[in-house]
Order: sequence, then structure tokens, then C-alpha cells
Amino acid sequence: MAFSIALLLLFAAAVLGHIPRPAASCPGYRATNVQQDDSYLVADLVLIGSCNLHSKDVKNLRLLVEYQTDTRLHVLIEDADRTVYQVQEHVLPRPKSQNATANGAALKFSFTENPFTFNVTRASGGEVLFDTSDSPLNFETQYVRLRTSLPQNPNLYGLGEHSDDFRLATTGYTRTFWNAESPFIPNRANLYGSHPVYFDHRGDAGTHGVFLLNANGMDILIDKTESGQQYLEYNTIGGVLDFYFLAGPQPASVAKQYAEVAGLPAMMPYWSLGFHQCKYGWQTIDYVAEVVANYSAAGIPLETVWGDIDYMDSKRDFSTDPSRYPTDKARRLIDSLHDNDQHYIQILDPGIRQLDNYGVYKRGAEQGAFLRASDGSYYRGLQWPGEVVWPDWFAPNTQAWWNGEIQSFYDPSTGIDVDGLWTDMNEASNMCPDTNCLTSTSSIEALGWTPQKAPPQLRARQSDAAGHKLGLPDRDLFSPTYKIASHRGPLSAFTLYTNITNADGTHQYDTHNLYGSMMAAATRAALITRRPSKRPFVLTRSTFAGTGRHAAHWFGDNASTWDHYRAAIRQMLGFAAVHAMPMVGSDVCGFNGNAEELMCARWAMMGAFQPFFRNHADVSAPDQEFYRWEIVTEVAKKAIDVRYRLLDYLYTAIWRASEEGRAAVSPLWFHYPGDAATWGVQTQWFLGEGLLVSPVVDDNSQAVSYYLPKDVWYDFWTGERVVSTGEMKSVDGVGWGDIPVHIKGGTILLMRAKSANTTTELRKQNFVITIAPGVDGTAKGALYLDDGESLDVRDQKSQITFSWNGKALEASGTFGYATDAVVERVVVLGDGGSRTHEGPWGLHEGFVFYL
Ligand SMILES: *[C@@H]1O[C@H](CO)[C@@H](O)[C@H](O)[C@H]1NC(C)=O
Ligand SMILES: *[C@@H]1O[C@H](CO)[C@@H](O)[C@H](O)[C@H]1NC(C)=O
Ligand SMILES: *[C@@H]1O[C@H](CO)[C@@H](O)[C@H](O)[C@H]1NC(C)=O
Ligand SMILES: *[C@@H]1O[C@H](CO)[C@@H](O)[C@H](O)[C@H]1NC(C)=O
Ligand SMILES: *[C@@H]1O[C@H](CO)[C@@H](O)[C@H](O)[C@H]1NC(C)=O
Ligand SMILES: CC(=O)N[C@H]1CO[C@H](CO)[C@@H](O)[C@@H]1O
Repeated sequence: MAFSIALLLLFAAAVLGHIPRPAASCPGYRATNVQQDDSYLVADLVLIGSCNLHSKDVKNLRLLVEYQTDTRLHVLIEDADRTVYQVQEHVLPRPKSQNATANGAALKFSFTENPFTFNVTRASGGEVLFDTSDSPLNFETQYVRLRTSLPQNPNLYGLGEHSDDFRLATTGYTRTFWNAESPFIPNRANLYGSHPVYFDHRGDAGTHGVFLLNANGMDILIDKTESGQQYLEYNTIGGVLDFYFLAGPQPASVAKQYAEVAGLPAMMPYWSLGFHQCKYGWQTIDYVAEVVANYSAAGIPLETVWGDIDYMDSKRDFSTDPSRYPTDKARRLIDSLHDNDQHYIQILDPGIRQLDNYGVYKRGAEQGAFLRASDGSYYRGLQWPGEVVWPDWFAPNTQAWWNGEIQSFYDPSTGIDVDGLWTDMNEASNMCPDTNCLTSTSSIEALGWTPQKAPPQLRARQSDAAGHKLGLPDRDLFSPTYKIASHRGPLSAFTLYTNITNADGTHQYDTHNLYGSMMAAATRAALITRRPSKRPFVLTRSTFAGTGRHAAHWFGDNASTWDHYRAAIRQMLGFAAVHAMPMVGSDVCGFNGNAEELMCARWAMMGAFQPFFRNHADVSAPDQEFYRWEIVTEVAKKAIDVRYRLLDYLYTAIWRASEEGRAAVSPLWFHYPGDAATWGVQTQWFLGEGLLVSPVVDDNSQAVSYYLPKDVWYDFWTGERVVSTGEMKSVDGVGWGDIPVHIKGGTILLMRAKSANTTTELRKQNFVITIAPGVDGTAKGALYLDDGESLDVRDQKSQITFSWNGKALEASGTFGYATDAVVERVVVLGDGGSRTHEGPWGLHEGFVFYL
């Protein structure tokens, strides 16, 4: 009985295509011609015997191992001909090797020659971090597999974008990477972005990171073998094995080391940390004006108003609806927003309506900016405006065309003077559900489109791919044998045909996961062209490793449920702590469905402690602006009040992320790596270095249990000192506008003394310094100041470090940003309550305060 059930399961799994065949049947590769010096090793890898599991074996490979820095080991396994696709340098610039030496490095690479397998160990202590010895490498034209064994019950994090537990499941778990529009952000599914990096946390034995720089569709399996051996296995449908091993050993150092590879996140404008309101379904510009007025009447500070696709004429980019959103009226509203120091942002989708009288399309066509089908016509798809063509971000003139459209439509003297842009639907999401709908005339007609005649131009000449890392020829780019487990079905479903050739000769098959990130990058570049001295703000739905260099991100179209309120916390932890994307947050109060008052109140407060703070909802959802409910109005005022008083603290954290790769939001285990009780925590987070946020997370509840690691803490709201031995604390009666927040002992917190209605006003407020001494009586803190909006602030910035030794508070660093704001008070927290000392003290070189 048991036997036949097992067979049945095997059969079912085989039908689904996700059971790896026994690795033993593949002999793998043999390493020869090994050459090495102090800082690198190269070898040839030659196929021992054929395997051809899902496609054809690549017979000759080349191994490169570089000790790039003492804490970063680069291991690249590529085809000897270098024809296999590799992510273009201009899309993701690689870090240069600093030529560290194998002897001095924290990580050690060892290998066996026949068959070739390798391991990565810690030089000190010998902990095995990565070990492929259990199964030989498969490297085929459309299937690459590599498996590493792991210790039992590993603590793995990352591999986003997903809505699953922050600490990843360790059995029967598949993470698929294939960027896809994903309404309701389903669990255990590929979502909008791909970040093939994980952090492996081993408590006192240290933390390390493993980044596979590969953009192809893939499944990463985390499971145990029949004999109980834990493993993680990469199954990609192309690309090379380009690994960066990051030594840590502190969790925060892994985050930093990863940011050095993927790229440091872009610095954000100060105003973008204010409160944002958006809604799909604001039918007219008058309605938007009412929303703004109602926020003001309610006394809830609104920093930025957003325009979803409602503003567009027939849902076309770079257009305004002449009756509902006439440009002159829109301009008047935006002028008045700007007069009040408020901001305005609009959405852009990649799909460009193909119409001869639509200048955006015509100019793009003239510039050769669109992807082409095999017959040379533009590849068509379906997005909000109907039948569309798609920008080819690899084409040489696409950026110039995009710059031009952005510059003219958003020209402050004649057009819509936006302060930032939002790139949506850029997975790319094609509403054409299957792979035929645009080739079958009848279904085009059924969908009410006008089929366009193919323009006469010939397709872009495909470059001679050999040796150029542009992708192997003769592959089945449409339906490879190995099927990744995308929840949207076949590779090309709901997106662009994967057999499309990009202008540089690469294929969507290989570059699909880069589409959204490239649109975000192009949009950032266009904003810089438009206003060369201003720091751009771009929000993007689709991302890839390194997208933080260009844009902020929200977690997509979740629902107005408590489940998604909780999911927002773990998604934030994934992006900000692991994926080097600090400027993230959820749609506050949820996107789909009906937001209930109490849930929206909780979410308003929780959202105030996330870096990106925007309320947004779907067209089908009821209005959910904060002022629509009494309780939410009160909670939102309090939430924005505290957020704004903390805004420079948050700004400093975002700056440190962009400057040093320090995580602006982090899980408890980043700070208490040895404390096993922290490893699974996904409902609490550190904002910056010193504030621990522990919101109520249960449905409609006023109770919360949270963990306080062994340390000295101070209640943020009351200043009360709490000494924890590493305990769960249970609190009941947490009001709808309350959220437990603790200052970690040893922190100096810089806050504005008063909030304000806009971030512009906020910047004029004075400071209050709160000293929260640690176990040893000392504390430190940081403050970064600049004008909040220049792209290059040169030396007009202050990077101040504060330190407290129990008696004196001193400031050191640079003081290049001139401000009239002074330190109004210093509050010293302690055992017997807090002591307040009134200033003022000027915030400049030589600042010192004695008790
Ligand atoms: C590292 O070595 C390579 C090869 O010798 C050389 O091209 C490169 O400039 C070196 N890099 C540094 C930072 O020294
Ligand atoms: C790593 O691989 C080398 C070469 O196979 C082997 O000698 C060594 O024992 C391995 N290290 C561990 C800790 O497994
Ligand atoms: C704004 O407030 C007024 C008065 O309460 C109300 O009638 C109107 O519906 C509100 N409009 C919006 C867009 O919130
Ligand atoms: C992609 O494959 C489909 C299905 O076989 C085919 O109809 C289409 O012409 C191909 N497109 C390109 C650009 O090769
Ligand atoms: C913000 O504006 C409201 C009126 O809309 C006013 O009552 C409140 O005092 C202002 N708050 C601050 C901090 O300036
Ligand atoms: C993360 C999460 O809770 N996802 C849920 C989103 O909503 C859909 C539909 O309601 C659920 O199926 C998902 O589990």
C-alpha cells in the first residue's frame, strides 16, 4: 500500500515536471589544466560522459575562482566559448576583484578533480558553507543544476520576491524566479521580482550569503534527500553559474557585502519619506483636489498625491484625459500642491499603444525602440490602453526616446510637473493570457482591438552571438523541456514571448527578469536628464537583484486583510535586510478588497514605521483614505506625527544604506545573532540601528506578544527602562493607535522636537536628543543632514556621530550642511526615569553637552 502511494506520488510529481532525476545518472565534469596563483584559480571542466537530462550537455566549461576581497569569493562556471547568456555588464555592473589572497581570505575554496565538485569553507574553524560533493554538476544548453548540502534545519532568508515566511521553509520548498504580475501575492509563488541571493545564518558560527548572478528562469529547491540530508538545489533554464560567496561573519556585514556586489541603493529625496496617498479609481482631477482638501481639513499631513492610470487619455502613457484630467486643470492642482510644499507622482506602464497618430508611438518607432516579432513587425501585446508594443530597453535609442517623452510631457512650463515616477506592469505584464491571442485575428477582434499592419522595417540584425555571452543558438526558447514552476503557467504566458530577440541579440528567454529593473533604471536616468541636479524618485513594481540602485519598491497588489498586514513585515525584512532595497513598504490598508476601520488603523501605524509609506487601493476597492474613518483619522495623525519626528533618524538610516550598504530595516537576529529565539521572528523589526518595533499582529486584537532579547531597553513612548533576560513580553489593551516600540540600550536618538504638516516645514524644526544608555552606560548615534534633494550634495552635508560616555555627549564628524535648527533639549533616560536638560545648543563642530 505504502509502496503504491509512493509510486503514485512519484508519478504525479514527474507529470508536474519537478522531480529531479537521480543525479547519479549524470557523470558530470572533470577538472583539468588547473592554474592558480595567490588570488585566483582557473581550470577547464570537461564533460565526462553524456547526460542530456533536459537539453544538450555543454561539453567544455571553464572555472574561475577569484578571491576578490578577504570576505568575497567569486566562483564562475561558464561555457568555454562564452556563448551562454550572461547578464549584461551595463545592466548589473560587476564589482572588480581587489585581488585578495587565498591565504588571507575568510573563505576557502576546495575542489575535487574527477568528478568536479567543490566546497566553500570558513578559513577559521572550517565550517562548511557550500558543498556540491553529493551530486555532480549538470550544465546543459537549457538546464543547469547544482546542489549544495546544508546542515540540518538551516536558517535561510532571502530568495525574494515572495510572500512566504521570512525564514524559509526547509523541506518541500520551491522558490521560482520568473517575474510575474501576481494579484493577491499568493504564497509559494513567483511574484514581481527576482533576487537569487540567500543569507544562511548559523548562530555563533556566523552568517554568510550566497548570490547567484543569473537572470534566467529558475527553481531553487530546498529539501531533504531520502536519507535526510538537507540541500538547496539550483535548477535554471539557462545562464551561467556566477556565484558570489559573502563571508560575513556578522549578519550586517553580509548585507553590506551583498550591497557591494548588487550595488548600493539609491539615496532617496527627503520628501519621499513623507506620507503618500494614491488610489486607482479617482475618476477626475476635481476628485483628487477634494482628496487633498479633505486631508487638509482632517488635519492629516499629506506629502504626496499620486496619479494611477485614471489620469491618462484612453490609458495611454504621456497623455491626460481631456475631460476628466485636462492638462490645464491638472497643472493648477499641481501648482497648488507645490505652493503648499506637497508633491505629485504619476504612473507609467511599459505598453505603448500602437497608433499612427500617437506621437509617443511614432517617435519610438522612428527610434527603433520597440521589440519585434520574427516577421519584423512589432511584437504586440495587451495592456491597459489595448493593443500595445513594448520598449526594448536594450535598443540603442530607447533611452533617448524615453528621455524625450518624459522631458516633454513632464515639462514644468507646459506639462505635468511631477516630482517622481512610478513604473508599473513592468514584469512585463501582458494581459494577453495565452501565447496565441495576438496571432489569431479572431481573438484580437473578440477583444475589440484593431489589428495593426506590420511596419515595413526589417527586424534588427541579430548580432553574431558566438563568444559574446548573448545566448546559445538553437535552443527552444518557447517551451524548454524543464518547466519552471511559475504560477502563471508557460514562460510566455501573460508576458512577452520568450523567443523575442532584443536589439543586442539577446532573447527575452534570458532577459525576462531584467525587464522591470531596466524600465526603472531608464526612468531614473530620464528624470536625471530632466532635472540634472535633483535626486530622482522612482517606484517600481518589478525588480531584479540590484534594482535598489534605481528605485523604491512596494509589495504589489496585496489584499486588505490581516494576513497581508503581517506579510508586509516579512516582505519588508526580505527587501531591506537581504536584497539591498531599503525604500520599501506595502500598500497601507491593503490594495484589493474592503479595508476595515480597525485594520486600517493598525496598518496606518505600522506603515509609519516602514521606510516607504503609501496608502493605495484598487479601483474595485472602497475608498480608504485615512480621513474616511474617525479612528483611522486619529491614528494616522499620531502615526505621521511620530514618523515625522523620527524622519531624520529614518533619513540617516536610508543614507547609511546608500552609502555603506547598512540595512535600514533589519530583523532581530541581525543584532542578536547568537540568540536562537530571534531567528524565526518575522513580526518585529529594527528601524535603523536603535528602534525595535513590535506591532499587534493578530486580527482585531489588542494583545501582542513580542520578544525582547537580553539587553537594556527603553519604552519609546514613556522612557521606562526595561531590562530583559531574553523574554517574551505579553501586553494587552494595546489601543488602536498604539504600537510597542523600544529603544535599544546604547542608542542616541536624534528627533525633531515637533512634527509639521509637510517635510519642508519639518526641516525647520529643532532637534531633541534622547540618550538611552546601554548596559555599560554608554551610547552612540548618528545624524545625516543635507538639503534633502540634490543629486550631488558635494560637501554640503553633515555626517555627525554622537557619543555618550555617561557624563558627556560629544559630536564629531563633518558639519558641511548649514542649518538654523538647534538642539532644543537633551533627554537622558535611565533607571530612575528620564532627565531633561534644556538647550539650545547649535549643531556644529565642537558640539558638546556635559551632565
Ligand atoms: C587584479 O589583478 C588583475 C589581473 O592581474 C588586474 O588586471 C587588476 O588590475 C588587479 N586589480 C587590482 C585592484 O589590483
Ligand atoms: C572540501 O573539499 C576538499 C576537496 O574535496 C576536501 O579535501 C575537504 O575535505 C572538503 N572539506 C570539507 C570540510 O568537507
Ligand atoms: C470630502 O469631504 C466632503 C465633506 O465631508 C465629502 O462630502 C466628500 O465626499 C469628500 N470627498 C472626497 C473625495 O473624499
Ligand atoms: C516564437 O514562437 C512562437 C510559437 O512557436 C511563434 O509563433 C513565433 O513566431 C516565434 N516568435 C519569434 C520572435 O521567433
Ligand atoms: C497642520 O495643519 C492643521 C490644519 O490643517 C493645523 O491644525 C495643525 O496645527 C498643523 N500642524 C502643524 C504641526 O503645523
Ligand atoms: C501572503 C498571503 O496572504 N497571500 C494571500 C493573498 O490572497 C490570496 C487570495 O485571497 C490568498 O490565496 C493568498 O494566500
